[in-house]
Amino acid sequence: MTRHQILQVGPYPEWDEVPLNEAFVIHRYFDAADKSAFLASVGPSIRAIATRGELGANRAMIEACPSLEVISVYGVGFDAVDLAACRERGIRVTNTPDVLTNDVADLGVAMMLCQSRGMIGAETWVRDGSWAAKGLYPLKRRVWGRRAGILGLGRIGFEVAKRLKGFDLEVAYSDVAAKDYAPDWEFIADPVALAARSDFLFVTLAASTATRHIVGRDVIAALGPEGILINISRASNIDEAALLDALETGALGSAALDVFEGEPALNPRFIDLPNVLLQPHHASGTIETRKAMGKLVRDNLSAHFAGQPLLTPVL
Ligand code: 8YV
Repeated sequence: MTRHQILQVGPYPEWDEVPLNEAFVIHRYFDAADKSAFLASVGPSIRAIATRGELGANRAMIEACPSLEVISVYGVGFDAVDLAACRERGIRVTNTPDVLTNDVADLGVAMMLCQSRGMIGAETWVRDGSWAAKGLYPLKRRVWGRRAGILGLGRIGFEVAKRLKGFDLEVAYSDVAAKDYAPDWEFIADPVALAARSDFLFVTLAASTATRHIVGRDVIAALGPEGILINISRASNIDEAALLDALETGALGSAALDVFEGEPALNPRFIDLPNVLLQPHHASGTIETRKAMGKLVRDNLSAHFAGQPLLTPVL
């Protein structure tokens, strides 16, 4: 059976690398010292790109592969793939939705609890001897019974909202339109109005040019000095400069972030801020989920080359 030539944009866990290399001829873009020269050399033979949500495939990479037929994304977010370039040539695109939804929602809720109850600081309070030396840990804010806003009630936002019912939180959401699958939660079209009535604001919408900086100075100010902003989507959905200004001045109470502009290189202003929880883009980062994602990447590629329907098509 033909082993098609595939460009692998970023590393996968070993349990994915082995079957991928058994099924295909893999060219490891991320290992290349001179990536432009590498693309010029292998690009003409590439039939598929295997990438990751945060790495995607830009126009230059796509155009370097004139025989490219399909891009398989390890992740639900495909915002880093140049879809316009794919549409121009009829290149298919797949992602890995559903298999990661619950893990991402779990971590978002955990980030809310951790930040509101000050658990990172509490761990330090024990370990550095403050408990014995200074006494009781400073009081934090409750979670149960307060108000949560969900910005983007897609798969992940819905699972977050479902989980919040267990904490008796008053849930409202904002999206392009009210969702018939969410009759129990208040729909608020305007993100500023949603933030103004929320103590916790979850950013869970799929990133696109249309959502860039949807959480801007106005939304952040509306969430206010008692509010907590939780981002498990993409950094591009938030105006990071405005967020940093608000965190530094106290105009925003705190934030819990799993994604950052330029990650893994963060804006250094984040590092010393006491009112932000920093997480390394690991919302889907469990063994079970990453194995399911990797299999879905391979199964989409295999389906394409077998002339069968793609399992999870985006384009
Ligand atoms: C992925 C993500 O796990 O799903 C996405 O789009 O951002 C993450 O959940 C990550 O992209 C894998 O590298």
